[in-house]
Amino acid sequence: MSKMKDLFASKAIPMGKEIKAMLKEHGNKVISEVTLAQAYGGMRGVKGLVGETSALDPYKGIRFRGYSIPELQDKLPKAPGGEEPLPEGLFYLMLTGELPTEEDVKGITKDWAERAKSIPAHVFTLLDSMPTDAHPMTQFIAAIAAMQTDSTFAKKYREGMPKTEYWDPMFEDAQTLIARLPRVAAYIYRRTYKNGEHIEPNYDLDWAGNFAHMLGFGDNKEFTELMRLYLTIHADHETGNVSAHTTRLVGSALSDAYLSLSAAMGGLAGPLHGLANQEVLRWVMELKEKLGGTPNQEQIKTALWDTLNSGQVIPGYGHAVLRKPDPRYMAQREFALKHLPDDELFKVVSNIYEVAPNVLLEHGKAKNPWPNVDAHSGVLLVHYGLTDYDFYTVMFGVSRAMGVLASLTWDRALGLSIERPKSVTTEWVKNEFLK
Ligand code: CMX
Repeated sequence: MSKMKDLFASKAIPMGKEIKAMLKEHGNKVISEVTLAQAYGGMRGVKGLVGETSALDPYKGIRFRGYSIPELQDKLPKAPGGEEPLPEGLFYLMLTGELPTEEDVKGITKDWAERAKSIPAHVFTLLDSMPTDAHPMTQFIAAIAAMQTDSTFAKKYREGMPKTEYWDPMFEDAQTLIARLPRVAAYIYRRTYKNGEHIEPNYDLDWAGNFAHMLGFGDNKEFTELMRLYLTIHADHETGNVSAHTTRLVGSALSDAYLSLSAAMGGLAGPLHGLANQEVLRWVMELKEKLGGTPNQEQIKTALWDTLNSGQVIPGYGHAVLRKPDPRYMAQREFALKHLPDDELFKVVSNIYEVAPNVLLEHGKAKNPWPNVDAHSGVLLVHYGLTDYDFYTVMFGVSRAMGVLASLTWDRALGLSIERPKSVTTEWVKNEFLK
């Protein structure tokens, strides 16, 4: 067993027992109540899930096992001469709850490189059979589901595996799937936007470095650093968001990691969730085109009101939990201030940041007028030449897989049950309250 697997087992298995004992004594303690508005309103604020890998504070933002993004930038191992953390280290932290050493991270990079080498050929055949104008997320979902033929969990389950062993093949599937995603994503990118001129992987590189290389930007050190940051900050946002919760929900039926993640990516592909990153860029580009130049703050304000008055949302702004600017936005802003302070689009994004919160406050609907992660990612990618914004959510998905699959491995180790909340009909509600 690898050190990471050992460490995970040594923590998760006793914790599963501890939780069982705790539930025996305290299982009927109340942690939340549900109002009618919450039942109709996306269960906002209902404490109905437990997740270990990260926690979201409405005012401070995301904490990965207690660590903020600046703390991760300080404490996680980096590539030689690099500035941003290696995402492999964040995976280790989310899975084990402990900070990795440089050796630990090197071990994961090496292990993932091995696992990435044997992607089944039919995955590429399937992708090649799809129209190149199929949305990259549609291709990504299909490719992830197609890799399910390799699921160790599904195989072991069919052979007859006791419940106590579920975590082991889930751990293996999670590692293999995460390892393979950059290659699959880069393949989708190159077939969709670069005439199918693929770039062979270089498995001497780290996971994010190899992704940058296969996308075609490997010669650019700053882009590679951006990928390390990007794949770190998008990885997890506690368990109730659509992609994380979908992974939990589908996995609770003992569907394997491939089926659970492909379902989750269907959720990430929604414009209110991960697709917002492409929508932000589309919004900015359409405005620039309409005005024939870079919009000033006044023009941005008018455009924001036009969007709101036509009944649409401002993409990249608002959040179901956050009530302050998203630290993932701020980390990307810091990156931009350091590497591309004079970039024209960065200035537009900064101007939107100056104007949009007041517009949203005046509009009076959004509970959080501040930018989220998706408001900034596109402008950084465009700066380095990755201008194909329909692809951006796939990059988000490559990162998100780390958080949700670390979490899914925990779910199986803790022996979580199949999800099955009770629903009621509106007729039931009326009979209950309008009598
Ligand atoms: N623009 C316009 N209206 C907005 C808004 C925005 N950016 N954010 C919220 N609102 C509106 C909601 O649509 C809702 O309107 P109704 O009362 O007419 O239904 C009202 O304000 C209250 O919503 P809320 O409680 O503040 O927000 P929710 O928790 O319901 O939704 C979110 C959260 C993110 C879906 C929403 O803010 C939104 O649609 N933002 C734009 C899309 C976006 O950026 N999504 C990415 C989020 C991060 C991610 O998952 O990647």
